[in-house]
Amino acid sequence: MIFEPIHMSANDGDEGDLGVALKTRAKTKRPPLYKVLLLNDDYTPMEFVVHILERIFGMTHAEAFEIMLTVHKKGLAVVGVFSHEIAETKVTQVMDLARRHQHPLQCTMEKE
Ligand code: TYC
Repeated sequence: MIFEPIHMSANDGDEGDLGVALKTRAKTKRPPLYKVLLLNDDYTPMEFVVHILERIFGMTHAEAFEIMLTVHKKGLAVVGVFSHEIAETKVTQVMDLARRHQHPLQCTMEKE
């Protein structure tokens, strides 16, 4: 529990109240976020990666092409940041599609 002082206006009574009013609030925790990473390899066709980024990550063709090139040149890129459940679903969708097409494409997630 967090105790935060309330800033009080001048005391209206005739007694000098030297106390500090405190209110309590429940500590609200933001859920942790997870980066979804796409990894480069030598075999997955560029068009397939672009297709994945459009279909699974909702990117435009131009965005998808740019990110694909970043992965190709740098080895990997963050393709999105999501809650644990959404990140896990995206990783599974990418890995399933890649396996079905027999491409070695790798997609992982990591806590931000
Ligand atoms: N390097 C691959 C090629 O030259 C293209 C590629 C890009 C593969 C991004 C995976 O995540 C990737 N065909």
